[in-house]
Amino acid sequence: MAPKPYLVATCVIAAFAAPAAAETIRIEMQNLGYSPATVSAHVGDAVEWTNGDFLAHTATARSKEWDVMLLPKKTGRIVLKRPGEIEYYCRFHPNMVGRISVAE
Ligand SMILES: [Cu+2]
Repeated sequence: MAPKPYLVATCVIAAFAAPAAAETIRIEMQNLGYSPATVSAHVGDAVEWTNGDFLAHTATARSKEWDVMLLPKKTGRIVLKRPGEIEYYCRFHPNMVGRISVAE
């Protein structure tokens, strides 16, 4: 079953009012892992994944709050809307896990 050629980034992007200091945190999907696997961020920051593998990957929040599906060599992002510990994983490769610590 071929993955569909689009990026699913539910929620966030449109309703985002940026604080001036918002950052973009970049995470590589590489060798069936996220690098870095653990990042720290603040509410309002963006997290951007780039898929450097030859397989499709996702970044899927365990909370189901968002789900970013990326074909090989593609990039996708979300914006962090609230503080907390976010665990996410790849739906295709459940051993791929990552964590985002979001501060106010
Ligand atoms: Cu994957």
